[in-house]
Amino acid sequence: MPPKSQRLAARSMAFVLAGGRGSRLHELTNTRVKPAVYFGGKARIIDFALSNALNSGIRKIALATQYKAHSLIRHCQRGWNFFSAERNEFLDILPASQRYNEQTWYRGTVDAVAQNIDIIDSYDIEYIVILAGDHIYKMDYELMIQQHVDSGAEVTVGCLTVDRPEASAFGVMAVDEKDRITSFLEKPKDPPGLPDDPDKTLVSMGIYVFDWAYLRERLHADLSDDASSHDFGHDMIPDIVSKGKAQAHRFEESCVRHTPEAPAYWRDVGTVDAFWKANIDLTNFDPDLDLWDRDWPIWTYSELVPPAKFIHDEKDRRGTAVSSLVAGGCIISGTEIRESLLFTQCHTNSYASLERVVALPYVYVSRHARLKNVVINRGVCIPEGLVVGEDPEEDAKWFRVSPGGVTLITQDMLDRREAA
Ligand code: ADQ
Ligand code: ADP
Repeated sequence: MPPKSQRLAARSMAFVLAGGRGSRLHELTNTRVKPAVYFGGKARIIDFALSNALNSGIRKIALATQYKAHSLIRHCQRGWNFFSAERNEFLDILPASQRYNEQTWYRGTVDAVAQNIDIIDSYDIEYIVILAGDHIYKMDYELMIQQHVDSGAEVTVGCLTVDRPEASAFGVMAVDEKDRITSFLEKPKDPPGLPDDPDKTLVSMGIYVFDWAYLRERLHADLSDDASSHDFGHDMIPDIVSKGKAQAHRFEESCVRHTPEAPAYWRDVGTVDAFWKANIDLTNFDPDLDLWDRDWPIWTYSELVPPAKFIHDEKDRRGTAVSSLVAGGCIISGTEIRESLLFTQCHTNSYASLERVVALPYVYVSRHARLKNVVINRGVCIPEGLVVGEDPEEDAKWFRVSPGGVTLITQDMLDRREAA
């Protein structure tokens, strides 16, 4: 037997749950699942969990897909194909394939793992890190696995502190002085505050570390348990908390920061407002999320495109972008752009202006368009002279205006407006 690596990550796998739709992103997830939604000018949301796994030293990754998985699968096949099969490293994309019960698709997050028990067995791993594929953060999972092993817990749950009113969207937990979890409530209506800070609540990040041998037993039991809703947050985690030993792992201890003072950055970009804000925040002078950090790169698939080009038009109107991120392949011709983020291959024209705009790949902005506080879906062609962000009532007639005042524009919406 060759000596086992000292690094626990090398004896672990990451199981990434990427099947849930993300319905609060509305039309952005009409054709693609939330983890496949674009983020940060080049990447997709899934790249953060996958990059964290890779940068932590985990080389065995399985990705469970279900809802509208085509663009997610295509992205991973193109961008995440550099593993060495010879060294038993891989990203294994698992389609929902009814392996245990031909009547049902995945009945919940536990079931998504349980229906793949035989495949996971074949990976020959000791620890399994269950991840959600839909959050933006940088974290070294090795430290979480280490704590799991040191504490001897049956499960270790990643956690962070949020403002109390937000906590009802999460699994809420209480811990003792050694951070052992003493209670766990999935999405309570009125979440309790912390003992020493009533305005804050400790919540689950939806990421878990188990010994595979332990989880395997639990999954077998769950497969035939008709009373279970087959969900980690609703069933398995509260059950272990009440009968066994569950440990909390604090995100602050393993988050990857660009300076020691930088905040512990974690975002659920599950609404149009949160998605827009997290993208626009990257245009800040010193953003809380550092995409430029070469020690913890966010790996992705990137199209082969020429550099972004900024040109003066024939009347000498300047194409400029200030405090902005502009991806490769963009052509900014005589457009004034501020505090915006343009993905690959966007093309904007003269007399147009963009302010706090997130434009997904292949957006075309025609002349004289004026857009403010907007998210534009992939491939949309903004017609000449369109003004958005100045008259909320007019915007709401045709587009989706979020509670925070961000306008989401898709081609279908523009086509309906054109036909009217
Ligand atoms: P939610 O995020 O509400 O709460 P859920 O909708 O089950 O939980 O999604 C968890 C992850 O699993 C997501 O990445 C989703 O895409 C994926 N997923 C959902 N159904 C799936 C399926 N059938 N197949 C494959 N993947 C699927 C959870 C926990 C809370 C915790 C929050 C943190 O239950 O306790 O606080 O995450 O965001
Ligand atoms: P991505 O999320 O990769 O940007 P798109 O938004 O282009 O992908 O498309 C998302 C999904 O919808 C993909 O599965 C794609 O194949 C499918 N799709 C997009 N446009 C069409 C179309 N006109 N007809 C059929 N399927 C489409």
